[in-house]
Amino acid sequence: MSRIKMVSPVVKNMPWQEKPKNLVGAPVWRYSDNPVIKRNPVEGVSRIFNSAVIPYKDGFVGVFRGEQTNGIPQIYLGKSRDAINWEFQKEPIRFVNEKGELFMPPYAYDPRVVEIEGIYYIMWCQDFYGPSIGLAKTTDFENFVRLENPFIPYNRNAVLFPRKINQKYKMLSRPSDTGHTPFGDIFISESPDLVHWGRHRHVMGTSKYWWEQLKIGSGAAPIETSEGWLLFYHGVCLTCSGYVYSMGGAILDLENPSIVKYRCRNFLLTPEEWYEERGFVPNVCFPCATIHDSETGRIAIYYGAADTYVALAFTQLEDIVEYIKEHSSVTESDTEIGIR
Ligand code: BMA
Repeated sequence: MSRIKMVSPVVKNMPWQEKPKNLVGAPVWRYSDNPVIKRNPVEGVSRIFNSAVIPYKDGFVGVFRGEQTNGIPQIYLGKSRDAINWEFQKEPIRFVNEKGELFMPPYAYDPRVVEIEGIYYIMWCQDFYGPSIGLAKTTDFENFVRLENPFIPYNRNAVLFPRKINQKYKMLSRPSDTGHTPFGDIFISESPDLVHWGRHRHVMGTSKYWWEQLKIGSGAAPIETSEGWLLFYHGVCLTCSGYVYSMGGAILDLENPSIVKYRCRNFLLTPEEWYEERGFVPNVCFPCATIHDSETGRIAIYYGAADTYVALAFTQLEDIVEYIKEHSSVTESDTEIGIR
C-alpha cells in the first residue's frame, strides 16, 4: 500500500509497461515501441510533437501540434482507445469566438489540455501581436470556444492546474520574448473567471545545474498528490551546437503553489534515443501531458521528441516522488512566496 496518494480519478485503461530491471538513474523509463506518433501522420501534416492527451469517456482524446506542410503549426484533434494508436482529424481544430464565429489563431503550438469541473480547457502558444497564450474550452471535443487571451505578449508554456485552489483558477506560464528565448522562469497567475488574471507570483527559475541553466518552462498539468503538486517541466542547456531540452521534476505546495517544496537537481529524462537526438530540432525532450491512475500510482508521460515525434515514458508515483525528494535542491527564490 503506497504512502503517497494521488488525488485524481482512476484510469484503468491507461497505457503501461513495467519498469525494466536494468534501469539506471531516475525512475522514468521509455515505452519500448517509441515513438508513438511518427512522421507524416496526417495528409498535409509533416510532424506531430509537443502534444497533450487526456482520458475522455471510455477512451482518450488529444490536442496535437501539427506542423503543416506549409511550415505553420496548428492544433489537430486526435482520438484513441489505448492512448498509443491515434486517429487524427484531417483539418485543424475549428475555434470559434463566444458568438460562434470562426476565430482561428494565425498559428498555434505546444497545446496542453486540462479538465476542471467537467469542462476541458486547451492552452497553447499563438500569435497575439507576438507569441502569447491562447485559451479555449470544450465539453464535447466537437465545439471549441475561445476565451480571452489570458496574458499580454510574450509568453509560452501555459498550463492550468486541474482544480481551483482557494476558489481561484491558477495557471503556470513562462514569460518570454519574440523568438527562441534565451531566458525564462516559471510564474503562476490566478483568476476568478478565466478572464481577469492577476496576483502573479514567481514559482521557480533556472538553476546552477547545467541541464536547466538557460531557461525552464512548465510542461504537463500538475498532478495533485498528498506531498504537493507534482510538476514535470522542461529545462534547457546551451551548448556550442544549440539548445538541449531535458525533463525535470518538482513538487509545489498544495495550497500555495508558488512555493516549491522539492526540486530535483538531476534531470528525469534527457535526449538519449535516436528519436530524441535526431529530427527537425535535435536533442529535445519536451513533456506536455500525463495520464495517471490514482489506484495504482502509474503515470504515463507524453513528450515531444526532437520537434518531430510524440514519445511516451512511464514512472510510478511513489518512486518519482521519493527520487525528487532524495535529490532535492531548492533555493530561496524557489521556496519564497514569489513577490517583490
Ligand atoms: C521552444 C518551443 C518548442 C520547441 C523548442 C525546441 O522554443 O518552440 O515548441 O520544442 O523550442 O525547438
